Amino acid sequence: MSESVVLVEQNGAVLTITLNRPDVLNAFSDALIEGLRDALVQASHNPAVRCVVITGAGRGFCAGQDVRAMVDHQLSPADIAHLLRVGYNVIISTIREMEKPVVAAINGVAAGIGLSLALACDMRLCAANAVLTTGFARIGLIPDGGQTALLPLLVGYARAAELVFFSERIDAASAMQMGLVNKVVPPEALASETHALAERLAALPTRAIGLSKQAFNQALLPHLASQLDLEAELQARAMQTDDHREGIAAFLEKRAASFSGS
Ligand code: T3D
Repeated sequence: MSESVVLVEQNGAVLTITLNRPDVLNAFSDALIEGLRDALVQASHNPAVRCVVITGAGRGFCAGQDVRAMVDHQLSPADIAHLLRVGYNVIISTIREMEKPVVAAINGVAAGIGLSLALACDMRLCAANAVLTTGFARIGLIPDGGQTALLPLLVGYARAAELVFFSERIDAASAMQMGLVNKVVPPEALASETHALAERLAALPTRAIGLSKQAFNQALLPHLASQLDLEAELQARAMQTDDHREGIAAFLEKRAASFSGS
């Protein structure tokens, strides 16, 4: 039997969810979206879980949506928007609404919706060799997974626009300097540092932490639900463009894209 694309392990009050498609840097397949969503929903309802950690297997954290799955799909814009709403949008809102702390242990590259996933968490520990990129514009898409709200919240609009429009890769030190991550650690220390942080968070007064999170959400992300909804609609439109098709072809052919603006 093939190994699950989502590994879930509980140690005391800490639940660790590992994205497990290492051959494609844990890019999201339908099964991974469903598995992560279900694991998060279960964790949010389980009182024995008082801190959740999300990380990736192998050398990547998460390379975003599986680009190969976007090729030649026959979905209408309405179908695409619907899939985003019942998949990624639930993942992001479950993390934000979960009344317990969620930590991203960024063990390697975080791109596209993989970056959104990390940004939705309450805290981010980052391996010194990890690379972060919004990535969407390289394939003619818009940021989704709440990234249009989460990114400017952390780095300000001017920098967010740069990161989204140019979609360049940034290293862990730059991510730290911009306020994208809480701490950068040597790759070999990421597991132990994450364990120590998660244990510390799990021992806090969880109800008060959950209520604090609710208040932060209201202060900083009061429109997250409608923003996720808007992103889904705009993404469905972006996916109809020639530039999206060219971006996908260029990625698969391992060449630079040549965008026409249409
Ligand atoms: O339909 C919808 O739901 C719309 C929603 C979209 C949400 C999104 O997330 S859109 C953004 C999708 N992600 C990307 O476009 C990122 C694509 N990947 C990259 O740009 C690079 O791979 C990375 C910057 C992430 C890492 O670069 P590097 O040089 O460290 O690794 P690599 O050699 O490019 O990748 C290693 C392998 O993973 C490679 O496979 P191979 O050649 O060894 O067989 C590569 O094709 C594969 N891979 C990496 N990212 C993806 C992927 N395969 C499928 N989908 C990916 N996203």
